[in-house]
Amino acid sequence: MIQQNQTPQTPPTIINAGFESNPLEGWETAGIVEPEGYESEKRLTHPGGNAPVESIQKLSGISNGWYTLKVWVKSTGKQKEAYIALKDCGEDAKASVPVLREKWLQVVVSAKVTQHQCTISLYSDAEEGEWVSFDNVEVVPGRAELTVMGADISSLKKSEDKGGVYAYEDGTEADALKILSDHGMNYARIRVWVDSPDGYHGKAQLLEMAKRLKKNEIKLLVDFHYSDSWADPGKQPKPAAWENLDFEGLKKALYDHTYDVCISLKEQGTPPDMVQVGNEITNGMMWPDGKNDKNFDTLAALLKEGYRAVKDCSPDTLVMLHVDNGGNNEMYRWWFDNIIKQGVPFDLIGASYYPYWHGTFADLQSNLNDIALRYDKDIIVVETSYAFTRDDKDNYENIITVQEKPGYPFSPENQARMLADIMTIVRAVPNGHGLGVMWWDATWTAVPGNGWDPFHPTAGNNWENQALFDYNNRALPAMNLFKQP
Ligand SMILES: [Ca+2]
Ligand SMILES: [Ca+2]
Repeated sequence: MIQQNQTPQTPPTIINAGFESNPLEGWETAGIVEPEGYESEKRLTHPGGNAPVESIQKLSGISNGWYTLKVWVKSTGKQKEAYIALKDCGEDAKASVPVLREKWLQVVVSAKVTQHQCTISLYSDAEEGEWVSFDNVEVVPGRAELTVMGADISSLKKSEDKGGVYAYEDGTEADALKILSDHGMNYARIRVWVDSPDGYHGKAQLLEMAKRLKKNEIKLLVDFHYSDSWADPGKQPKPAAWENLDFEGLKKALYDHTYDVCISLKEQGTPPDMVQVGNEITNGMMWPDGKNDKNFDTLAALLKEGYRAVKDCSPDTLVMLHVDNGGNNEMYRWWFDNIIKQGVPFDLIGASYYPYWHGTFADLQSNLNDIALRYDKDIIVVETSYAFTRDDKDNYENIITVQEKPGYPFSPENQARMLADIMTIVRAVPNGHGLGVMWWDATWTAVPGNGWDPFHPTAGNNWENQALFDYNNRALPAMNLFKQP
């Protein structure tokens, strides 16, 4: 969110911010002006070649305080390196230009000016034939800051019980929550199943984990699945114990379960900071009763019970509604327009965005920016991930093996770049509505007995190459991104 407190209120003047009338006036650059700007006629392009290209404009005589640089960027997607930066300001900062082919994306970065001056830098290094373009440069007072730097750690309790261990980069073993907290993680997401076949992901473990989170100064998001096992857009099975209830009975069961978990957390001194009513409920929940393929009537009625239970238990707890496919704006509009038409109350929007499946960065940005303004709600990318290796550790095939995004071959470094770029997009959400990002799942390393299938104790893990700990249980570089709000 953009924090306006104690920041200068006047934006500094940028000469020729859109490269239009007298195209290179105001800039020191070896770049060239080309047609087809961002929603305009012209843009600044850095052609690739033998040397990196930097375009700069110095701002002087400006008030001290936080400023945010916003620039529209576009490239062939093959840059060696490209970024926007505020430098020589006092506390400098830069943000990479994500690898994105032929589509405009707005990138933002904030820096603190302490010397009444600052320099805008647009930088790229690319091979001959490749290029990076920039347009509509803005510097506004305030800081684009993410307040939610989180991860799902639902796997952790079972992992520890089955012998899983976690370590810092240097191999020193410690509590995973301490390691994550030391790296800046401030929010944890934990799922709740009603009556899990493996005895995990229930209320008892949640209560235990909530105490440990509090000790590590990590906030809690409770992820209600209203199921005995996995619930996602492809399956939303009702809990077995609720199978024979009529619809009024289902509403009551949902209310009671939600209230019970919430009040139990509250009574032990760890009320949930945030709750999501349902998990990836794009296609409704508690099928077939809460399916939304014909209309949203029953889903809305169930969601209202969930919201009411949370607020009856803990009025300060925020309620999120969570759907998948963060790059699909048509779907988000369909879903939230209907939910709002039905009068379902909620505090914020949760989006899943898996780079392999959910569209390009441009799709994600245009969706998040649209819904932030359309619904005037805060947004969290509440599930995202990226593999750090193609390799498998436990001889149980991973879901992600070869689905690399162009420009991001699987590696620890590119896992970190991917998270950085997704954070950049959330920072750029207008009106401070982009609150943050949560990784899925940080602690789900390959530990025998902690596989994907709660019905089969010997099932393997299909996700260990997307954890934030490597195959030697050591913290991966992506974890450091939590330190960069
Ligand atoms: Ca322009
Ligand atoms: Ca595996």
